[in-house]
Amino acid sequence: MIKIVVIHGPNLNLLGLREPEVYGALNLQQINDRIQELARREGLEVRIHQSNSEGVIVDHIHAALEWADAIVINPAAYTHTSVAIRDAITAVRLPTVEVHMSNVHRREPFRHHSYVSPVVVGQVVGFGPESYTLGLLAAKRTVEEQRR
Ligand code: CA2
Repeated sequence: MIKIVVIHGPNLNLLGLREPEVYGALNLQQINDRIQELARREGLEVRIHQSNSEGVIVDHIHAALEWADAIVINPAAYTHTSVAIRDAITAVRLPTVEVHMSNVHRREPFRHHSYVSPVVVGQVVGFGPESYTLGLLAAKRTVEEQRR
């Protein structure tokens, strides 16, 4: 069975409570339920983490090495600032898909640059909560390709 770790970055625990016009009305639990529902349908095992702390996110990436075949990550604001998260992804060498609910390229210029994107398989941006499910399918396909 393909095993995938999903990591949500800072402030995503506030989903559904603030800024629904940008990030939608679903809360994080509802998004996680959708991820797990898709995982069941696709025969994937998925573990999900959220942290507001850069170091804890780095620890989750390291821990993925012990268990997962791939990572799906929304580093949130750390996308635009974190060399530590980029280095962790590079170090574990697990196929990683970067996701963003909003289309970061239609937003403020500081959101156009990602430290993470050069070290991931690909990005899914702009599809709201569905960015996560699309990202999960992309991660699954990448692992299947690797195994062929
Ligand atoms: O579009 C995305 O998924 C982002 O990763 C979300 C980040 C933002 O910094 C990135 O540029 C794009 C922000 C997540 C904050 O989530 C909130 C949710 C509800 C209320 C306030 C913030």
